[in-house]
Amino acid sequence: MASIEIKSFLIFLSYLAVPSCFSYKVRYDNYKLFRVTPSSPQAVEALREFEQADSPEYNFWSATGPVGKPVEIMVSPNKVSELQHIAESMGMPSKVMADNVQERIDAEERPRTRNGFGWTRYNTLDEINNWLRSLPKLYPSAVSLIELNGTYEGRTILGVKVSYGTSKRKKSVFVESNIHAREWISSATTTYILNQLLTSTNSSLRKLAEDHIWYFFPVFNPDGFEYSHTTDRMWRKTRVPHNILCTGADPNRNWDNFWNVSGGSSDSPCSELYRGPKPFSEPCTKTLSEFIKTVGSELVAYISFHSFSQVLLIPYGHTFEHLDNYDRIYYIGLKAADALFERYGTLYKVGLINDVMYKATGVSADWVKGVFKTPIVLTYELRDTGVYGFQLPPELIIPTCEETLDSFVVIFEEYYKTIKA
Ligand code: 0X9
Ligand code: ZN
Repeated sequence: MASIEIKSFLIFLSYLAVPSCFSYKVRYDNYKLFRVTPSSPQAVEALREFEQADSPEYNFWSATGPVGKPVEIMVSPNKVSELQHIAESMGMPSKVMADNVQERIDAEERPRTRNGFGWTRYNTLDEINNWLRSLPKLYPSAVSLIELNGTYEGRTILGVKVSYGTSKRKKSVFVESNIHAREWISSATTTYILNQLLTSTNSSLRKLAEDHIWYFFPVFNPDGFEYSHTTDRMWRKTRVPHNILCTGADPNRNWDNFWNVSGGSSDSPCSELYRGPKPFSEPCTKTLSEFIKTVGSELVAYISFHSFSQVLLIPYGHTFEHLDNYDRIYYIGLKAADALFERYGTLYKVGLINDVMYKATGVSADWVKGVFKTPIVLTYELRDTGVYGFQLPPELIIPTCEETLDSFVVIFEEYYKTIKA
């Protein structure tokens, strides 16, 4: 019992706004991952209450949605029976997806024998950044480095621009990932796509690569990402101390697009969905938005990568309305999902976030769509559907990357087909 209390205290410490002046790693021994499916509006309400309590003992891996949408919750050992009791009394089907989250964290560490940057294990921030820094040396005529100063902890946000030839008429594509720290598969996938655009000899890929100017920012939230590697594998937010108790805002609720609309984010600094005290309060979102403003009008596409759920999301997250060019992008999304399915049979849903997941406001992709009316704006929620969640085993990185790339190519092929038609 005493040891459980110490662990809970350590988890609690990780949520406090104290600088990491002593080094410890948050452990999740015997934390269970549950999937519960609310089967009535009352059950949805009950889950929302848990979620809004912002307790580190109930970590919502996916936000509560409508009736019938499963919610994955990581639960501390001493809250397991409470959750089971609530689920039973509300008639909510529940399933244990992982018996001991810490075991999976340990499994991620195992393939750590160093042989450089790659896709057989998850890379650290330094490894990703060193790889990005190596690219202009390897491909001097095509790749240049973009170094943006501006995270709370003083890190550089690193990106690359890829451009073959000098034509100014080319449209640009912006790719971002790991705005949410713990979603490691997202930067693994975008670095894979970037590498393929640079190295593949496949004719469709070469055409795609050479017909566009590319901006890749694999780690949008470097402070949070680093923290998820060094200290707390389950960290999602930034590392800005917002009050004496809690650190971080959700950088994907902090953009100036329907920022303050209720239901799509939280005003509580201890929430995983905290929108921050004002739009662009987080240095990383401020810096990135300023950079995006310099290229926004030339973008044909803005693609944002997250995990998990296996869905392809179309703006916007504040509404149920199908706005702008929704229908066209929905059609393209379906074609992309078909292509993704072809390789390994992985099923994706396509649609508005409100329809396939939940309401979300102040999101990066929606800000881009709203401000620049970028034709193609899509958000990937990569593998899986909650069996492993954020802890997708390293041996699934490459299959995930391969199938995602298949769909990525199709997005552009279909877009240009429908433009000609
Ligand atoms: O909630 C989010 O920010 C994203 N899901 S996640 O589970 N990775 O946290 C969804 C972002 C939705 N995107 C748009 N509204 N375009
Ligand atoms: Zn995310």
